[in-house]
Amino acid sequence: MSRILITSALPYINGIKHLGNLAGSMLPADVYARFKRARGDEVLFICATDEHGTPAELAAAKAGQDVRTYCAEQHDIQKSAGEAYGLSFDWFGRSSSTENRDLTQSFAQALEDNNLIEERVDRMIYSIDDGRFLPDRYVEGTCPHCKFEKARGDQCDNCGRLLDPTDLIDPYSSVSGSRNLEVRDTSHLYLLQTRVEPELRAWIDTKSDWPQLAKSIAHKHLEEGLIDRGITRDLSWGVPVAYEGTPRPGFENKVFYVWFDAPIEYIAATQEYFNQKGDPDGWKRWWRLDQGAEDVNYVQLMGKDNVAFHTVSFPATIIGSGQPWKLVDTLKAFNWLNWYGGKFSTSMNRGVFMDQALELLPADYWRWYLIAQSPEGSDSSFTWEQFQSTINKDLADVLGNFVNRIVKFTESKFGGIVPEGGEAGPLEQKLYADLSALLTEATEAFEAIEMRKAAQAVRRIWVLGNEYLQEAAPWTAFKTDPERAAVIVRHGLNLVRLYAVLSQPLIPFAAQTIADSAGLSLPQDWPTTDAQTELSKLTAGTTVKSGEVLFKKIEDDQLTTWAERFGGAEA
Ligand code: B3M
Ligand code: ZN
Repeated sequence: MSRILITSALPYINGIKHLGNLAGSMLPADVYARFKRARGDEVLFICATDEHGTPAELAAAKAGQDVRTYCAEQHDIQKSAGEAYGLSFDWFGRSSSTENRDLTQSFAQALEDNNLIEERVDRMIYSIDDGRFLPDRYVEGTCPHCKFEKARGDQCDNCGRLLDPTDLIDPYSSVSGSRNLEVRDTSHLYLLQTRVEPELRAWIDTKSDWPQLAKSIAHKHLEEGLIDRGITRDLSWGVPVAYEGTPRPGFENKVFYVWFDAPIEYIAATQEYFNQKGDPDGWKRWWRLDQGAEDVNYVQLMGKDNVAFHTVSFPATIIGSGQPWKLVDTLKAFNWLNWYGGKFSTSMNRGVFMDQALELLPADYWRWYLIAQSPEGSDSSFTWEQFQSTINKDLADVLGNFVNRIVKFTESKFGGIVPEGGEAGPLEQKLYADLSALLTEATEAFEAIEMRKAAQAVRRIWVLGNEYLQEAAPWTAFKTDPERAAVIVRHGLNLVRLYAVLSQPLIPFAAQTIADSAGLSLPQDWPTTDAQTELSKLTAGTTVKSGEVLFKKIEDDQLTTWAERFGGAEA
């Protein structure tokens, strides 16, 4: 048994997430956590809402709420959404917690003590009417190159040129529309990443076994060279830079940059979890190398745009602190799930958000599709047609049909009891061999966090059962050789049991329904690769019971309605 710490990238607080966000971190992290638990490992699975930064402030303003209330409400919404998808976090925290405030401030202090923090003066746009500095993206104006009137301070969307906000002609605040702007000096803290570069490189060089995507992004950033990074912002919502006992003149109205405190929340959320359990030191054995965390295996999952922050910025904070913190062991990154080849877009009504998806179909349908088509090796695209065919084939035809058929047959011919008698024949021997190979493949894929491969191997195991039943044909055997029929039915029902166990990480709700039909409660231990033993676990005499249809097929007219509501082929 080993100890596995799993974190998913923290979903940003500004509104419920779309299916692409789910597919790119939280869902695969959940599948992996469920798999590891079934393997008997001690798992700690942590996530949280990422609540600071300008987008949070602006989203709150747009919703007409103060930012604290907004974040509390949105946190609850995201927490319930996660539960509805069966995301089995041990703790879903909040980066605005006092734990994270204290820990973020203490990291900054440690960095400062190690001479890795420097005050520098930046020139930034200040909006007099808004009473605040504006980040580049919140200054708009006319592009000096193409005269486009709605160019953003960082880039012109019309001609594509990169801009500095001071380049804009006739600039205005996109927060209020005010043109009453001026350039002001403002001091910020910089983290001197260049000084920890050698240690950072040495650390990354030990990670040659990381999944390819994460490794290549990490190296790309290192090759581009590290720069010292501003870790404070002129905002009021966030972790204060100056606080009681630690004054810093000129920084009274500044907070740490959201990307400085967000990854620290992985640790702070663990503290939140253990504090709530009344075990305030419990987090240490997961995070402190001097308190038992050496034997933790720490796995992070995230979208590819987050990799630089997790391979450079956060490790620089940790290494720079000089304290014995646990660093990530394996980093798994995902590409984009697109919507018909383009981006998900709320404003353009393209794509489905987590809450809306559940209005259409149960969570397992989405879970299965998003894992089976996981944007792992490259970006992948959601299309309604592919969604329909994946669900109808894999879940309805292959898995649902198998379970339904064999359980119903048992009910009609064997009184709903797993029959006894008879010996395994050549067909069963072949089944054992094929199944053992596939069980090995599935287990290895889950272990390697290769989600597409894992789902594929599980699907092939479902297919194998169908092929076996088709060939062995218990309905024919029953008429001439009831004992032979008993052998086949017993194997079929054992496959049902096995499917419940194998499906736990992927489609946990359906797995429970399947388990119910075999009188089994979940979770169950992950199967060994000894297929013969696995297929004898449901013993003769056990009662089985058919239930409702496991998966309903998606009809063409449903598809048409959904495509109209959420966008589709026209994109
Ligand atoms: N909140 C992901 C995003 O919204 C970001 C992840 C933080 S992980 C520490 O792009
Ligand atoms: Zn332009």
